[in-house]
Amino acid sequence: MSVTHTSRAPDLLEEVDAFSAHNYHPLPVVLERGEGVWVWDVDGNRYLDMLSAYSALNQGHRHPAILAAAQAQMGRLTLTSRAFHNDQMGPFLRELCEATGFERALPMNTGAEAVETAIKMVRKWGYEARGIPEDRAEILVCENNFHGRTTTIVGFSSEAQYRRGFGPFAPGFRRIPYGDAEALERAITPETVGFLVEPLQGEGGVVVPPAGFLKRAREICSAHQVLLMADEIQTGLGRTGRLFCSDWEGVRPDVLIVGKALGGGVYPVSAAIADSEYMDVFTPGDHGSTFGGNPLGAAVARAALKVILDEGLPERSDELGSWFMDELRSIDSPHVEEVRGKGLMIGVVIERGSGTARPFCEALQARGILAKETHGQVIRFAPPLTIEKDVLGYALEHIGAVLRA
Ligand code: IF1
Repeated sequence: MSVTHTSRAPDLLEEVDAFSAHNYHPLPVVLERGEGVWVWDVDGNRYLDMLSAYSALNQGHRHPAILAAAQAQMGRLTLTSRAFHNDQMGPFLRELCEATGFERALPMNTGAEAVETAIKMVRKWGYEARGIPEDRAEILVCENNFHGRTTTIVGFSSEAQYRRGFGPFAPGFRRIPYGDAEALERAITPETVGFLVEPLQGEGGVVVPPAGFLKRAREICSAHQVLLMADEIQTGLGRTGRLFCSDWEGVRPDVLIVGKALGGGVYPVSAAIADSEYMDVFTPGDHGSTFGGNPLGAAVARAALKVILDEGLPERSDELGSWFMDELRSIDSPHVEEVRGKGLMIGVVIERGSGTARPFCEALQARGILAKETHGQVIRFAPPLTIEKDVLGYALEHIGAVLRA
């Protein structure tokens, strides 16, 4: 007896189309289950997740140790607000400071909130410690930056679409070319308090800066008492083959901004991390959030961090990433202009003559590989760092077939 399987997908897609804001253009796949590096759609089709929710799933989907920590904490206490203390935030922040080598951390929820926290911190430090006139502090950022979607942050974006219709924007930011340390030095004025930079640009199309750029930026910032603010929300926590991408050049920023994988793919957790010299500008009532530092997020983040360190995810990313990039580069494809990245944060650039990256992502979806294009021409590959080499080999077969077509 043939049972005609009527898929739930069309109704679900129609429902989203009817009730959601149209602020994304997702691939037409409706997922209902995830495990490790695999996800299943509502029709039971299995896909390899090569996006990892933009690097928020470094530990893979539903890592057992992270789920266990979440479930145990849910059985005790989930939310108190910061009006009271809870028994998870202290241990979480201690472990986070010990893992990153800084003195203090301010816990928030989303990456954008941690970036905003860092902006407030360096501005207030500029006024109090450097005597910069009130409301004159300036922060330098890079062309092609991505640091989140608040109006302050998109105000200094170079991407017209992220800004269009959302003005007016906050003053006090200036863009310099990404990777150009000399431009950084020239742009510094007596009011410059910070330089906010991604050690590797994600959304910008997996752009790796010239070797030595971050190290030079560190020297320039130190020489001019400008705080180096590393946005490692996407590049951090093992993604590029070191615990933090800044580690590749032995650079210690003044402010370290983390998010995404800190929540282990289970709960939004982010933080701005710095030594007391800077963090102590915050006095009670200065800054906060309803959920920042909540016990459930803290318990989840403790487990998420433990998985990254105990399972050696940075080392796996380094080893598997360089092998995977070599294999991608050896694919004989008329469409590939460049393969670039670090660790398991990889971009395959499709040359303009071959159209955009989107059709390649759709062809990959048909073969059970989920990847997402960025900035039109780049297929981004960022699988969970728990991925096994043979599964990457399986992905390469399909990626090769699509790129050789
Ligand atoms: C979207 C991009 C990636 C980030 C860096 C801060 C944030 C992000 C380096 C803000 C967030 C996400 C946001 C999501 C898609 C994704 C993204 F394409 F938008 F740019 F990853 F590249 N710094 N990136 O990458 O963190 O507030 O989102 O927690 O907005 O479409 P958030």
